[in-house]
Amino acid sequence: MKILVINGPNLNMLGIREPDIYGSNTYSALENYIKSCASELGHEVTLFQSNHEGAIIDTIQQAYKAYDGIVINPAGYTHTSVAILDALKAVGIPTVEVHLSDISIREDFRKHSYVSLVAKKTICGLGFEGYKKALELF
Ligand code: CA2
Repeated sequence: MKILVINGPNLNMLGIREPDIYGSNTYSALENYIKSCASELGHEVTLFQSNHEGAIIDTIQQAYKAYDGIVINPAGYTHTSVAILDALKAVGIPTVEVHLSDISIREDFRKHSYVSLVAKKTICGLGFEGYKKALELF
């Protein structure tokens, strides 16, 4: 299957700070991990990371009729972005939401996810392995 993996703001900073929450591996290590999982599973994967809400929305719109699935970690936009939720609803592509940390046991403001309203499944707290589980679901 053709899967688009989208990572939101600050995930490019992985490994630099807060290793207790997000682990000590870098974003580039995450990209390599996702590519290797996708290849094992026989998926064709495209990776996209942006710190900009509009760029994430543009990428979701461009995926229309071009991808079979989306794996998204919207990062901080998880808790704020009705616009990313609307874009995912608009394209109608099956979506799995991933979070490195377990957002259900952190600050109250992280407990609500707009993207969860459209995601087929939300995977939290498994670190990098969450992306593998998401790819396995497709
Ligand atoms: O647990 C996750 O994957 C999050 O989506 C990560 C976001 C956070 O805002 C969400 O609530 C949960 C943060 C992305 C990366 O943040 C960093 C902060 C410091 C150093 C490196 C990355």
